Amino acid sequence: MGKENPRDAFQRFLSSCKGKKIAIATHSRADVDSLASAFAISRLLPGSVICTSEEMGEGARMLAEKAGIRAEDITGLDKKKFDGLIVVDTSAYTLLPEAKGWKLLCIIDHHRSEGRDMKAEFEIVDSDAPSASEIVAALLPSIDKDVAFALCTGIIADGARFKSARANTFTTLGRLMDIAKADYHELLEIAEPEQSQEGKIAVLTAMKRVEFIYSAGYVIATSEVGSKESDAASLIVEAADVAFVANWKNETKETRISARAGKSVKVQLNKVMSAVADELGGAGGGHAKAAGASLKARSQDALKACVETFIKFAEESG
Ligand SMILES: [Mn+2]
Repeated sequence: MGKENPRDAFQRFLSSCKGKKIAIATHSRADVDSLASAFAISRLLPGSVICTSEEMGEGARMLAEKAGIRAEDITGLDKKKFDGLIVVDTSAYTLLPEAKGWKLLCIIDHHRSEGRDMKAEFEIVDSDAPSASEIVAALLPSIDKDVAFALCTGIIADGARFKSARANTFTTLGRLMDIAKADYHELLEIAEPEQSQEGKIAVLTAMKRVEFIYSAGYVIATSEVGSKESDAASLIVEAADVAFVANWKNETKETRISARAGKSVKVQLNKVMSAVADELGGAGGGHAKAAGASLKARSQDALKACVETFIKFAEESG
């Protein structure tokens, strides 16, 4: 069968939703990209409900307030009262365990295939898209001011601040900014919210604990924190080539790893994360330059495995 263009496929999907009661889920701890995408789709499906799980990120909370987005907790929804679930910005149950038991109607995602275990009849997956919002913007038949505003923040927030942008990212953003009548500064406040005081302290603590080696042509930095591992990794990678930041979670006896790579890095971190998860147990994936894992190991062992695997991949590709 020839590949149907995503816009037509999505139109066909929307028609199939007529009269159905549908929930639209973000991945857990919704970020701006995920919430913006869910919001845009909810506008096309009257009577649909946006749902999230665990606490939303700060940017997503600000977006919800600004755009008046109502989101329910997915655990509070009665599956039997819905015809199914649309999932945006993920296609892995590890990032949305609450989707288990739901009938999946549609998945819209931009993550790479490692760890992808959700299946739906309609899947619009483009791993070259820097954000789910960019994918959604191309699918919509029309875009109003609020939706345009939300999608702008999603595009700016994801995609490692335009490091993985393509020409379409900028043309889409420009077009949406016109519709939203928003200036970049206003969008950035939500896409990149001011760090809390505890957050600043956590990130600086991570900086103090940085260790690094030079191997396989790359400066590889590691650190440990009790929170804000992804903010810490994003900052540390500005000075290194690669950063792995660990956060040991005592409740689940797992180490969460946030991994970031600079522009020059040829190794795909999502592959590193998934290989380390295979080795230590757990799950890993994400994007080439921004990836993560939950590993069944203490943080020092987890970091050691990340660095060794990265070096192995770098030498193989090198
Ligand atoms: Mn995203």
